[in-house]
Amino acid sequence: MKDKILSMLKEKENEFVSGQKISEVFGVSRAAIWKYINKLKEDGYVIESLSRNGYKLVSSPDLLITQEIEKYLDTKYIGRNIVHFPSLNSTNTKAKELASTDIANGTVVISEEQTSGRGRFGRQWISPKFKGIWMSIILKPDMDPTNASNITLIGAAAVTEALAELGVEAKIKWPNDIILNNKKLGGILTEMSSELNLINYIIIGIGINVNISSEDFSKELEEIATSLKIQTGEELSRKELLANILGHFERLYEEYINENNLNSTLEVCKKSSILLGKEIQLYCKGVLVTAKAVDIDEEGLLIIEHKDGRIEKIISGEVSMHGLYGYKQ
Ligand code: BT5
Repeated sequence: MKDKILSMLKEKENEFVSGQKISEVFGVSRAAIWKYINKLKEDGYVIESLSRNGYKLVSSPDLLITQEIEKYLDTKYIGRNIVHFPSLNSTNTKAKELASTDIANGTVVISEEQTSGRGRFGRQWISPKFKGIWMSIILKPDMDPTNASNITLIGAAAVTEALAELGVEAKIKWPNDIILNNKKLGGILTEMSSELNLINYIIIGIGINVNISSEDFSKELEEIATSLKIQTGEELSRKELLANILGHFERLYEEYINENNLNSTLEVCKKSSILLGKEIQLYCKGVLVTAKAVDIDEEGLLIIEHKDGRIEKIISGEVSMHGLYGYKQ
């Protein structure tokens, strides 16, 4: 009921809606309406109430709930069902739980904070409350499980394109890092449940540091991580950025799923790559090697050239680069 009343007030933003009208439309008492209005105020909505005129929505908080996002959202199914939490251990963990039910393809799990946000290889992802976009998209594609790593690239391209719309020129460190001014602005964690030839579901977890301040990072993290606020000096609304990421994601994902076409994604990943043309370090079969990143092939694999001229394709893993965090010599 709280959500329905909010939608009605949003339809008439900055106009009064009478208590009588709300009561008639939803069949609830004036006292109940008063209770829901107070709950909305607790959530951060500023609502003016005048006994003669009713209720007027004056402003809305930067909450990542459906009612706040839908006006910016231009998708068919990605993000059309949002499951929102004030706090969760990890949106990927919750999304996995939900994915094994009959929940809709394209459902997005969002939390305002994560208490055990996860990176790859069991690493931690810090996710302070209200300061970032911490979300997981549930996908149920009819696709070969061996191609699932391309979903990470689609996510990285979608984030980069959405940031470009805000005038932010981010880079992609293949396969899953979003970089701004040589520091990590965001990361992607793709997880999958599959059988031999069949995907049960894919979860793509996306974390973007939006309004994080330097003090929110530990000393070590501050060296390597950044946020849009740190870089631009301004607090940003997360709603529009979130909706834009989902919009770009759906377009690129559809191209891939329906037409088996990864070209637009690869174009963004190559154009925005921080690695291509550079000397990088990575583990090849357990041995740390230095090589040059030369290209990303049509299947999304990173092509490297070893010192002896040998060319090799890398499927996934950890790559580090001189001058970028983690590889400083
Ligand atoms: C990643 O892992 O970059 C994937 C991050 C995915 C996070 C999203 S948030 C929504 C969804 N739910 C989850 O639980 N996770 C996903 P990786 O490449 O392994 O990088 C992890 C490393 O990044 C850590 O070891 C830290 O060094 C650093 N790090 C941790 N938190 C960070 C942050 N907020 N910003 C930038 N760097 C961070």
